[in-house]
Amino acid sequence: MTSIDLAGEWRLVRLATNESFPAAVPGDTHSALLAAGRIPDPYQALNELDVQWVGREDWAYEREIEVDSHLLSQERVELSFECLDTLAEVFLNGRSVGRADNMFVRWVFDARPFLAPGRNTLRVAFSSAENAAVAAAERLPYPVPHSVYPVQSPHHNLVRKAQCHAGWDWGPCLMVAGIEGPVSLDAWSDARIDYVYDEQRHTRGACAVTVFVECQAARPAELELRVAVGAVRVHKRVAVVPGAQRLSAEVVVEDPELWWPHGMGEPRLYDLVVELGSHAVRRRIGLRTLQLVTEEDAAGLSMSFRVNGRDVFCKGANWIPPDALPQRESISRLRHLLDSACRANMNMLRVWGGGRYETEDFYRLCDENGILVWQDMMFACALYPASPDFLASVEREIRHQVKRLRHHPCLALWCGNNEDVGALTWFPESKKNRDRYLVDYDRLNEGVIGRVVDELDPTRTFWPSSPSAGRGDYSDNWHDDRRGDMHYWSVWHEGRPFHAYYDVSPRFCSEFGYQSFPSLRTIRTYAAEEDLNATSPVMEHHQRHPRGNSAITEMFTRYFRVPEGFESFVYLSQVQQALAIKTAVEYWRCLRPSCMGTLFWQLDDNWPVASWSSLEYDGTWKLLHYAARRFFAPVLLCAWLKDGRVELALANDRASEARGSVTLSVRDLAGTAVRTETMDARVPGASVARLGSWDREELAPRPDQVFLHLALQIGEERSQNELFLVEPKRMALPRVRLAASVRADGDRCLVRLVSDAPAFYVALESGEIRGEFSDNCFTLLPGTAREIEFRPAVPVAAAELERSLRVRHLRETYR
Ligand code: BMA
Repeated sequence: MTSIDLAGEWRLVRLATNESFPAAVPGDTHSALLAAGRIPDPYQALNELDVQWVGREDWAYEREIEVDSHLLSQERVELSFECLDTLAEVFLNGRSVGRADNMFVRWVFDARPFLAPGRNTLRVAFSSAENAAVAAAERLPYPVPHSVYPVQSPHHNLVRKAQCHAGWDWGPCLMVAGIEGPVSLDAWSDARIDYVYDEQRHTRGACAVTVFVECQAARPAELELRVAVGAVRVHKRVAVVPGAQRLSAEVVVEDPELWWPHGMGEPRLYDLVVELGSHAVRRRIGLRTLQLVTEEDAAGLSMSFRVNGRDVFCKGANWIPPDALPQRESISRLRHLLDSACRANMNMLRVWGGGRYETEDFYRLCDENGILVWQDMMFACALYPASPDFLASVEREIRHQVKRLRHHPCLALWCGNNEDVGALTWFPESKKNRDRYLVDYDRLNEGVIGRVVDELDPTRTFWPSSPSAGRGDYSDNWHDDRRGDMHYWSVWHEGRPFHAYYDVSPRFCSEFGYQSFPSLRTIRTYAAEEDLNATSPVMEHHQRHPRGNSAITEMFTRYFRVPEGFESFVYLSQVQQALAIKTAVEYWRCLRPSCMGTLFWQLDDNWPVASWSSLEYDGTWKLLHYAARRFFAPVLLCAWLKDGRVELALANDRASEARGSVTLSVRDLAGTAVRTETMDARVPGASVARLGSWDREELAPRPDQVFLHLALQIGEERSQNELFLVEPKRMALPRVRLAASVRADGDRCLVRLVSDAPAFYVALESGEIRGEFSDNCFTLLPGTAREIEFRPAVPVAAAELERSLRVRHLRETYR
């Protein structure tokens, strides 16, 4: 096969005026217009509102391609687009080659009849997806409602485009169009490989890998098929017939090294190379078994993932597309986000259904990092049509995506959608006529998505929706903690207190979240000095949850003294978020094995905004992400107060026994231990041990004058934790003198902290200097210095860090 890569510089034409601008491919309209100075940066201030016109216009991408007669002498010459977003017509030399209407489908067009030797013009004309959605809504026999957010493009559920492009409760409305993936002109005469995937049979000491090759042939032929997995190779002659077909070959790997999720072993990968005639493709696969175990039990229906025979307690978060402007994404940013997930001890991400099936790089990095992927299909928070064309388009999409992705060892589950069963109860139309909408839902979800997944990937479970109580169950599982996965939103959406997390015992909690503001550095990228107030128009614009800022502020009043000044407000919002999610995760982890997963909402942001994320738009770790590294640690010592009792537990996700010493101390506000309990703790692998239970009144008769400090030592490993027994606002916390000094240590800096009284939620901020601390948002006891490492993104002098360093803690947020 001969391929011409068509990535690079194209021209973007505004069809209404014929103006043209240079444009990158892969790329999007908005990024091209921004680079040309034609629109302001939509992430700053209120600019997003001024660029809404872009999505309501039609655009074309154009370029010339040189084609020689050798290329044209091939039997087949095709234009292949990995992602056309969304409604496109492709022209060669002014003649239509074909149309596309779904950004999740790979489009391959026969180009040969339209090309001539020499210079040819390629043009991809995009018509406005928003206008098309509005027109489609008018043609519907009855309304098909969707969720509506503050800045919203209507009827996004009627076009097969990333749903969050139309705006979400954390994301801007930027209805980008463009050629957003690889594009090439491919010429061949024998065969083209479309998909390669495998099935594995593990027996003692060996793994038989059947490699499937889906291909197209131009004419009847006998070709050589070569398949190699690592160093093991096989080859054979195969007869191909014109059109699509599936070939296979078996390779046996002796003594396989298995692929393990992060924290359970190495994510070992094997190179897989497939050659068919003149076409070769390379993949990396992992040898492993994976099952989703759902069993009826006394509590309901279990839900746990089992890899290589070992149950995985899933720890992680939900993933959204990392940029509202796809062109701004990069491999280095992606690597940073996924490394950050790993460094916070995560082993699973859920690719949420309102975004997109992720890029090849994403799944490759998840494979390499041992991050399991819960893969939603791209439907979220809406009802969808069940018209024959819509279903046909979805079928094409699901067939493509399942075949494209199924060789990835990281891929753990296919899930039909996000919250679409719940959505049946959200809208007046569907409340009035649930039957009609439920039938439509089922035609799409079981009639197409489930059926196609069953057919094309029998190695994985199809989970109908998130949340869901399993296949065939159409109840709204949001509030049901007995069966399958749940989304627990009562704390954020219903304003319940943090201890409400103790009222549920999820089998697998695939969403729960709490918002915070991003760091001041990020806020300053969109807000001017005079906007630095939570209710200024710019700050409210960068908060997409209508009650978001009030929910954050109201929760402050319940737990904390009202923070003074904007900087304290921002800091405390991050403390509060970390505290909320820590409360949930620690307790739910200790319900193991009844609960086997916690994925908080959400890992990343797609623009700078106040949201539920633990990583800011530029990848900066919020305090939640630092807290996550501790509450997701393989071995966790924690305590909670429930029904008047303090419970102490040790959760161990490792395979081997954890054995160490545990100290629980009741400390007064000067930090002095007034009561200490020490114990040797042993907890077998993959389990939880309850270490003790105390009546709160007996343990701490004056709960507002003490806090609990927990310390764990296992060999050289030490960790600590703390628990307040009343809301911190009720405690007369002493003023703290906290000294920080910085010294260089190779390419890192070390920050030494000493305080004269307990300092809570100590947070280090590096100002304009980007980088990461080894720990953050912790309790600092008096008398013991702590040294925190800072890894700058680019080298920085210790003196410079010392100048920018800001150390915050709870007591300094009020007078
Ligand atoms: C959920 C998600 C998202 C949403 C989030 C926060 O339930 O599935 O649609 O952004 O809550 O409201």
